Amino acid sequence: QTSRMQWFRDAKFGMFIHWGVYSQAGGEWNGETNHHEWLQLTAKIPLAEYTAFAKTFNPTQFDADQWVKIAKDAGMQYLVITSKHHDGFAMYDSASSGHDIADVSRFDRDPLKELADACHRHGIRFCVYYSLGRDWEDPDVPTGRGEKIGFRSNLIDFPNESEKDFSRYFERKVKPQVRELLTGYGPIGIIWFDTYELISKEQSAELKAMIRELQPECIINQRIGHDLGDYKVSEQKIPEDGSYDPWESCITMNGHWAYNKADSDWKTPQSIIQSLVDIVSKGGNLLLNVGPTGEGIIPEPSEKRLSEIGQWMDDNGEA
Ligand code: FUL
Repeated sequence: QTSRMQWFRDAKFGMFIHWGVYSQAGGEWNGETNHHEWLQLTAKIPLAEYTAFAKTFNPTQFDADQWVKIAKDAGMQYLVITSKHHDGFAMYDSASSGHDIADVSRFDRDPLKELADACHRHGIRFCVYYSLGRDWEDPDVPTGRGEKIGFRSNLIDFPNESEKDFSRYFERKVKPQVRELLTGYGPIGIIWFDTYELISKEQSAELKAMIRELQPECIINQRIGHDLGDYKVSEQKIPEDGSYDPWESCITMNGHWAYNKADSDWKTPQSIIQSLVDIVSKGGNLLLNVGPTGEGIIPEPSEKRLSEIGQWMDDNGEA
């Protein structure tokens, strides 16, 4: 292993943040309350309507220093935020796409820039999640391979599968946006890809080469596809001892990644601490998720748990 992985191996604990225009719905759409970051797809919202909804996004309560402080006080060493989830909406000022917070929403700040700066000020590694294989704004993402319901692509606005070409999407959106993230936000700790699915091996390799060239120290998770990542991810579960190395478990504190106001099924601080100990004892990291509200607030039950974990760390952890 190269030294690139050293901080990650030492980190043990990080904060995952699922935050986007979907957050302002709090999981509720037309009386149904079980939606989340897949809102556009699960509520069958046409792109124009979703974009109109994105216009109202205005998280005036967002305070990057406060989010970073909450993470730091809990003993976390890194933070991974959704720069673009499956809705294809960039939560930063993206020069290569008009479907972003700067061009669409009322909020005229770049939250990722503020978070990156706050992380760098407070000694927390700033990392970004990027949905690679699913994008519901781009007309060229095929839903692919005989799926019953198309969840990779937006079949409401772009029903004609035969016109879609993943490479066009990859060249037009993925590469420029990854470049923007790696050039405009200072050092990126991890680029955390999701849903590689239809990417070719050549494309995964090309993306990796670009990342290595732009930021040689940036770690890439396994979801870049084709086994080309630097570490493995286990989603919502803790693997058996010894199966992964290096690795990370990403886990929610309730039943959702994005803010869902109806979900009160919170894990106890004790059970989260037990998961952390279990993971760390197996050589992994816990990436623990929070879903801030549309106003930009980390929900109180999450904050409370994080502060209890921080207390436990102070009492039992290393200085
Ligand atoms: C999955 C996504 O589909 C979920 O929405 C979430 O982001 C999870 C961490 O990864 O692949």
